[in-house]
Parts: sequence; structure tokens; C-alpha cells
Amino acid sequence: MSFSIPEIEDAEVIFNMGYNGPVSHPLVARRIVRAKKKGCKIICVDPRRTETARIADLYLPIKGGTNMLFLNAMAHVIVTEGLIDHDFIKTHTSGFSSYAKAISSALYAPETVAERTRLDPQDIRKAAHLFASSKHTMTLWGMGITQFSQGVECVIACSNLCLLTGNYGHYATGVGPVRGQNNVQGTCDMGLLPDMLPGYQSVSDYAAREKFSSAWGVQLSARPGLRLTQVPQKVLQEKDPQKQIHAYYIIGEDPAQSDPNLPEIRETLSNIDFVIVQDIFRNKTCEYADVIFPATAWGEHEGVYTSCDRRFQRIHRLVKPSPDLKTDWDILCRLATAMGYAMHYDNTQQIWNEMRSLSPKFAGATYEKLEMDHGIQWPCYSPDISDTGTTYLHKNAHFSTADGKGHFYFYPYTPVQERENHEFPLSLATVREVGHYSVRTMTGNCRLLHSLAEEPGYIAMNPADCADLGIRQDELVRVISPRGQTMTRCLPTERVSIGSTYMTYQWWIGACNELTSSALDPKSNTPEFKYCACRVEKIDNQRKAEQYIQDQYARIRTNMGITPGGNPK
Ligand SMILES: Nc1nc2c(c(=O)[nH]1)N[C@H]1C(S)=C(S)[C@@H](COP(=O)(O)OP(=O)(O)OC[C@H]3O[C@@H](n4cnc5c(=O)[nH]c(N)nc54)[C@H](O)[C@@H]3O)O[C@H]1N2
Ligand SMILES: Nc1nc2c(c(=O)[nH]1)N[C@H]1C(S)=C(S)[C@@H](COP(=O)(O)OP(=O)(O)OC[C@H]3O[C@@H](n4cnc5c(=O)[nH]c(N)nc54)[C@H](O)[C@@H]3O)O[C@H]1N2
Ligand SMILES: [Mo]
Repeated sequence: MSFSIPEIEDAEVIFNMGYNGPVSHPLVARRIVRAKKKGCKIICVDPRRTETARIADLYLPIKGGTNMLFLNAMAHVIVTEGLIDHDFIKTHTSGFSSYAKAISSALYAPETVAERTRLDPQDIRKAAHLFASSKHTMTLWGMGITQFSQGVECVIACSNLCLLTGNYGHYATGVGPVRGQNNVQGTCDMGLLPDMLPGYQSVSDYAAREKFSSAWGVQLSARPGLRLTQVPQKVLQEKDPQKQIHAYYIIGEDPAQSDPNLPEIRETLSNIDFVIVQDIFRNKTCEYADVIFPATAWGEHEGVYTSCDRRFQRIHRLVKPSPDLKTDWDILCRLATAMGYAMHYDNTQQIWNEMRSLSPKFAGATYEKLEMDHGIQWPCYSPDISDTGTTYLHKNAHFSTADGKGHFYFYPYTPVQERENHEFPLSLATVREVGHYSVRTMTGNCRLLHSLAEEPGYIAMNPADCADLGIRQDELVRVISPRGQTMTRCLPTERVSIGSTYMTYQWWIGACNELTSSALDPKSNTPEFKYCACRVEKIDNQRKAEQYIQDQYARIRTNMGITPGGNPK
């Protein structure tokens, strides 16, 4: 994220693209509401009428899976109607002329994309004018653009809009990928990306690799590792024994619930010789584990989390964990030592200081400074007290590229990988709900949240589609895709357009990942969670179906070690 979360309140225009703040990040959403009260104009682009759509000045109900057509049409209007910031483009960017030529093609005129995006061309023109009307336009995006087979390119297309209009490099402007978990940014910062060492130093960078190799006393490989979603292919299809995966060490992830195409994931997990799961609860993946390492949860350990605006935040132990639990870092040290590499730290501060000494971007973020105020935002280069970190990136529009300029890249539209057809006439997008969190191990073990929403969740559908199928609110229905099927309840709602359906991925029985496809973005390997084809079937014997749900739930909870009251054993 190039700006800081508090800056949202000073935005003059918010371009909210495929992001559902009120459900996913209520505290961020509150800042959007505060900005609106101060006069900020909101553009919301989402196929579903979300709460942000409700308060938006301009709501564009885009057809799912057509983001690039729309983003290119936005750029087309900005370029062809002369809304660009000439000085900014001349001084701070490169590649404009070839980009402008491609984007000016009639293929991207709002009138040309209207039918496929299902948007009114006048609304696209209005949105482009509003975007370009301010130097404090902030772009917020979420999984509604990244969880597609053309995710990365759409992110770049959003960045192009900021470059075109001079919306980079000063206060309250820029790009905002509002990230998922409290520490998903931190895992990237610390080198859990397969091609990066801590501090965004590439494994292919010889000098960086040598620096880490000598600090750790081992020779590091220049070959990037694999990504989570590449595992099924490496287990099920790889013929070369040297490249097959035989062991899988899973820390704080529940692929048997959260990965796409669960029938394929189950086959994958069953075919791996050795699986370790390290978690704070028994999750679905534990069923496939040879070894389970129980770890401490937040509140039981020390550490640092990074929020999505690059802010390192020190966390403290509040509760003493039970003696049979260890922290994640202690388990890793013991495992490494048992495997012949003596890894030892006395505490998290030692780990942090070693990491700072090897990562220039983080070098100045000492524990002492993190304790002051509200943490430190990277980059923070000097331990000197005067270096208080960086609130917004690319100051004075100087970018961290070789030539210091922002680069334009043009991408044509790539359609989604699976479309509605005769057998599967509806589209399915999978999203989140406010009362539960990802794989629900944490919130599903909380009795209060239990009472808000229960298994097997819902499929949201347009009332006209429900009427066609003769299904009513709360009735159990079967949802089927080319990969599998699941059972859930019907939720008729006008927020969803005809022909499209929505499920949340929180449910153990109504598990939408039985249906989702494993098509990936070729650049990030992120799955196309937001689009596949499905059909919904009425269930005649509702009593039997209700009984099935109860039996299934009892079985799953027993497997997970949860007693009927919702408390873990
Ligand atoms: N309560 C709760 N909060 C959470 C989570 C949770 O499970 N529960 N999970 C956390 C995690 S891991 C993450 S990554 C974040 C994600 O936060 P968000 O990105 O807000 O999550 P989603 O609901 O998956 O998707 C956002 C929106 O994309 C829209 N969308 C679908 N298809 C399209 C499309 O083709 N174009 C456009 N423009 N929009 C589309 C959906 O309708 C949805 O409103 O939330 C985090 N916060
Ligand atoms: N259909 C569909 N599927 C999706 C998505 C979607 O939009 N649609 N979104 C995707 C996204 S963006 C994400 S981020 C993933 C999330 O999916 P996951 O990462 O699998 O889910 P989480 O609930 O975040 O947590 C995973 C596990 O971490 C454990 N855990 C929590 N704290 C700790 C800890 O301190 N230490 C250890 N060792 N374990 C801990 C939890 O108990 C849980 O079992 O789901 C993805 N799957
Ligand atoms: Mo996420």
C-alpha cells in the first residue's frame, strides 16, 4: 500500500474496486465513512450491491470477471478526453506514448465494452472524470480484482490510472491493496514469498544471497521455491522423482478448507508421504497429518505484526500459555536443530535484530522505536531516533525503479477461465461474511459468533432465479460445479444480479471450495476464487437434508475435537 490507512479520511475521491470494507475490515470502512462526511466522493465498482455501494456517489454494478475491460475503458476516457496530468507524465513516468496509443483504440471505448461489462457508458465516463478531478484520489482494491486469472495485470491497470492523473507521491493519494490477515504483509516482509529473502531482497540477487549465506553459515539456493497453489501439480502430475513433493510442512494454513477445488486437494494431501500441521486448533487439514505441532496463539506470545500500510506493530504476551504449547518460532528452532542445523534464539528481539541487520529497508525499526507511538512504517533505514519511517511511498513521485520513474504497461483483456453454460448456467463468486473468519477455526470455536450465523451458510441469489427454481429463503439446496457439490441454504437478495450467485468460504459443510476451480493467475498463482460456473438444485426431502446437515456437523466437530457447546476439548 503506498499510503497510510489514516490518510483515507483525507481523500477527496475514493475509487473502491472489488473491495468490501464493511465486511472485511470494519475499521478501514469507518475511515471511508468519515471521508464521505468530509465531502469525499466515492466510486464503488462491484457486481454485488455492498454497503460501500449503498453509500457511493457513483455505483458501477460490473459484470463479474470483466475488470480489465472496465479499467482499460477508464484509461481510454482519461487519455482521449484530455484528463491526463501532462507535467506528471512527462517528469515522472515512462512508456506513456505506446500505452496511450494502445489504450486509445476503439476496442476500449466505454460504448464498446458496455455490453460485456454490463455498465452504462455514461457511468464509465463519469467515473473517469471523477477519478481525474482530484490529486487526492485514493484507489482501494481487494480480492474482487486479485482473485482472477488476470489479477496481477488488473492491479497494474489500477496503478496506470494513478500515473495518468498524477495521483502518486504525496499525502492522501496512491494505491491501496487492503490486505487480508493481520500479518499477511508481515509474512511477505520476512521472506515467506518463494522468491524473496527478508526485506524484499531477491533470491536471484547474488550479493543479497551471499550476505544471508554468511550470516546463517549455509549456502542458499538461487532457485525460487514453489507457491502454495503449485503443490497439487507437483504431487499429482510431476513425473520426475527429483521434482515431486513428498513432505508438506503446513504452518497456520488450512488448505483442506481454503484452497480451491477441494476434491483435488484431498487427493493431493492423501498422496503426500508425510504431512506436518502446526496450528492453534485442529483444522480440516489435520485429518491428513502424520504429526501435529500445537502452537501458541496471539495473546500468548511476543512478536511483531505488519499491517497492510507497512506498519510494524509490536505485540505482547497477555496470557501465559499452557506448558505443552510452544511458540511457532521455538518449534521451528527445535525442528531445525533436530535436523542438524543448530538454530537458537533467546527471544523474539534477537530474531528481529538479526533480520534488521540483514534488511536495509527495515534496519531502523528497533523494538524501542516500535514501542513508541503506533509502531513504525517501512522503509525505515536508520536506527537513529530521528528516522521515524515512511508514511507514504514514492515521495515527490520518485519510484523505486532503475530510472526512478513510474512505468506504464498495457494489457489486453483476458476472459475468465470457466464460463456459464447449458449444464452450469449460473456464475459463482466466493466472498466473506462479517461474523466469521477465513477457515473458521478461530471464530467457529467462539460461542457468541456461533449464534450470529451457523452451518451450512448461504448461497445468495437473485429472487428471480430462486423463483425459477421454486426455492425459498432458508431452504436447503444443492450447488454443483464441474468439480464437485455441496449443500447450503438459499438466500434470495436483490443485491445480487440475475444469473450470478455468491457463497462465503467460511463453512465446513457448505464448503464452496468443493466447487471453485483451480485456474490460476500465471504471474501470482492466485486462484480464480471469484468466478466459476455452477447450477443450483432444489432438494425435495428437506427433513432428510436437515438431518444430514446435523449428522455431518456432529461428525466434523468430533473430528476437530470440539464438544457440542462450541468449546475445544
Ligand atoms: N469478517 C471477515 N473479515 C475478513 C476475512 C474473513 O474471512 N472474514 N478475511 C480476510 C482476508 S484473508 C482477506 S484477503 C480480506 C479480503 O477482503 P475483500 O477483498 O473485501 O474480500 P471479498 O469479499 O473476497 O471480495 C471483495 C469484493 O469483490 C467483489 N467482486 C467479485 N467479483 C468481482 C469482479 O469481477 N469485479 C469487481 N470489481 N469486484 C468483484 C465481491 O462482490 C466482494 O464484495 O478480508 C479479510 N477480512
Ligand atoms: N473460495 C474461496 N477460498 C478462499 C478465499 C476466497 O475468497 N474464496 N480467500 C483466500 C484467502 S485471501 C486467504 S488469505 C485464505 C485464508 O485461508 P487460511 O490461511 O487457510 O485460513 P485462516 O483462517 O486465516 O488460518 C489458517 C490456520 O491458521 C491457524 N492459526 C491462527 N493463528 C495461528 C498462529 O499464531 N500460529 C499457527 N501455527 N497457526 C495459527 C488457524 O487456526 C487456521 O487453522 O483463504 C483463501 N481461500
Ligand atoms: Mo487473504
